[in-house]
Amino acid sequence: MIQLERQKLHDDSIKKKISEGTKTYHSEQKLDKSFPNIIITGQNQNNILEETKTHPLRERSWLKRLTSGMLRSSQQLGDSISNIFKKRKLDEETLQNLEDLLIQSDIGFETAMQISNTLRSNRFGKEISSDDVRSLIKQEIQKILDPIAKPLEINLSHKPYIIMVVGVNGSGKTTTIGKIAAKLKARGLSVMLAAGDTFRAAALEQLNVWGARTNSVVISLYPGADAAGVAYKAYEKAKATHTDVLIIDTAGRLHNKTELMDELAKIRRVLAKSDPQSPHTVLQILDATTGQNTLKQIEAFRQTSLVSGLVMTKLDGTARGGILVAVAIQYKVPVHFIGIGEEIDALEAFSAKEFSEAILGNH
Ligand SMILES: Nc1nc2c(ncn2[C@@H]2O[C@H](COP(=O)(O)OP(=O)(O)OP(=O)(O)O)[C@@H](O)[C@H]2O)c(=O)[nH]1
Ligand SMILES: [Mg+2]
Repeated sequence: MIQLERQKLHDDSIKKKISEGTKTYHSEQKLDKSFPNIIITGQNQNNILEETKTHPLRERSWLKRLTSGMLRSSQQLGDSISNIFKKRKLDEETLQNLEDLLIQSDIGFETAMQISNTLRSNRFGKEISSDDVRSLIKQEIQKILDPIAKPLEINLSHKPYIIMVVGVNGSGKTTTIGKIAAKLKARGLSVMLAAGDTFRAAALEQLNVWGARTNSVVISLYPGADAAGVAYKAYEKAKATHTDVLIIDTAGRLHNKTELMDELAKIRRVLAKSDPQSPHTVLQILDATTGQNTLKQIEAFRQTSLVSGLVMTKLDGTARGGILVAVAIQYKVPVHFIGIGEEIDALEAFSAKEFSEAILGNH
């Protein structure tokens, strides 16, 4: 019942957004940042547009946006560090307080202990400022995140290159699909979207809005249709029209609902009949506000859908951004993007350096 009510609220909010009108996305509105968002390989690169090189002003404004988006995470961690490191010398009580704080910040027990042990062995009894502590934590977090921060690779030797998008209800799948489609269009690629969420009429309507905004063709069947059937129809259309990238939306599902998880496996099987390597990317969308449950979701989806990459949304306005550190320690799955707002361009490449700076805040 609660689930139904939540779904209704979600549908209502989407309807409201749809009624606020559609805005066409112009491909000249390029996104710019030094860390690449998307790498395109496997084809004569003549028709591919470059990601715009970083303009220093834009870079600053982007960092500002990430930092302000993650203000609640950084307030939790960075500000509290300032409060506990008031004494000049590092003692056991301060270290204990730091451990508690780090554990609460969702970065995971292991990382919290690692950081406090590094401090204990290097600086115990010595003078230390809160700035020193913050910069040490930044370094440790960056070291953990670096190996999983990877741009999304689109290999056009597969045509269409197929991306299947999965995740629990309301995690931001459809919105992220729209944002990724915009990025691909900005690079000069053709994009098709498949409406694999056939459960709700509002889901199709929502995908159509993103299709219109990004000038991408949307393929759908009737409400209640078999999601694998939609995926197959879209594949055939994409193949016939030489579309570069096909992105398949799927219905949100609780990771413990076996029959729904089986549906994802069916989509995979149907696609693999045409191209054994497809879907080439399976993106799992995670909602940063979920906190520790994120780890259970990854576990469940990676078993049934063979997830190849992650996107974490809603990092704006949550104090729980630290969960990405726990994700990096536990699962070596690459993180391609982070969502920091509802707008079309509020999806950024996941850079370990910027993220670790943003999570500690500007002090
Ligand atoms: N603040 C914020 N909101 C976001 C972000 N990404 C998505 N949303 C919002 O989250 C809500 C759910 O997003 P959807 O894209 O509909 O999520 P979904 O996973 O497709 O949902 P279902 O199809 O119902 O499972 C919408 O109101 C989005 O605008 C983000 O990065 N930041
Ligand atoms: Mg959706």
